[in-house]
Amino acid sequence: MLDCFKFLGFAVLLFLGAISTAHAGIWGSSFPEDISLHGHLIDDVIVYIDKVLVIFFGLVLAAIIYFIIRYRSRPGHQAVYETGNKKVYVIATILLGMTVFFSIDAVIEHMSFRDLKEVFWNFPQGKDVVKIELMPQQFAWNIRYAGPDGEFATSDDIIAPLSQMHVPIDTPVIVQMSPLDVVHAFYVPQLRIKQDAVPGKVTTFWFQAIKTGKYEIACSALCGNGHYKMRGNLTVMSKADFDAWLNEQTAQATSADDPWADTDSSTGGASKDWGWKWQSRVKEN
Ligand SMILES: [Cu+2]
Repeated sequence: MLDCFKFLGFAVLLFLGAISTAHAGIWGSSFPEDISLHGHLIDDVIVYIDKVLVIFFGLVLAAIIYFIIRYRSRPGHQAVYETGNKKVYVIATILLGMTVFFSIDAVIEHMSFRDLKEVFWNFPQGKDVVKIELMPQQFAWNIRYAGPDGEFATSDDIIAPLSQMHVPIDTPVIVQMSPLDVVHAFYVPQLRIKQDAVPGKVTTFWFQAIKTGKYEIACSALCGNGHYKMRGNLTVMSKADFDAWLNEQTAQATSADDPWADTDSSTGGASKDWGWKWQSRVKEN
């Protein structure tokens, strides 16, 4: 009987823990600030999973508690060995499994593919779109803009100071990314973007920032000894400030005259010849 109470106490504690964790997720207090137009779509999926899991966890605990009390060891009550292979158990198991599958997996699959199709794989078009080529390397971020001719891999490309990405507010930004050496991953929690960079592959993603400010770019793939210091800065500026900044870069292409610039020369920096012709094979036109 004592063991039974111990278990009940443990189960209740576990449930309270789950609720408080989910509470933080559901009401947003554990999420980083969202500065992107579509970040809430990612949050919606996480919050949905939190809510359903808390409900199911509560039901499972309630069932366990009920069975513990209902079938507890007591005088005049004999335990019966049950193999569990009766038809009714098989049907109950299949029904439970399908309930979980259709209420969690199928729903989040539906939400995710809807968001991918309507937003994340639906690349913006038009003159306003800012295009950036991004080449992570051990242990820095090389960032390139197309320059006045709008074409990449030409002599007027603008190379930003190492690891300093600047983007205008309220403007779609498409990034094409390919690493110089090993696998890295571009991670800006406030944009709700975490994207792997895979050698030999150009990966495309886009976002639109809706709040100015400076945010950290973290590499989220363990990429070597210096992984911990592979950080960059994302500066979201007003459109006028961005244009002014870009013009300055034309004049001083690589002078790193930026208060946030990485002055650590150990990263070396990539050759100025890096970059590629913009990959139009992605669904963009
Ligand atoms: Cu890295």
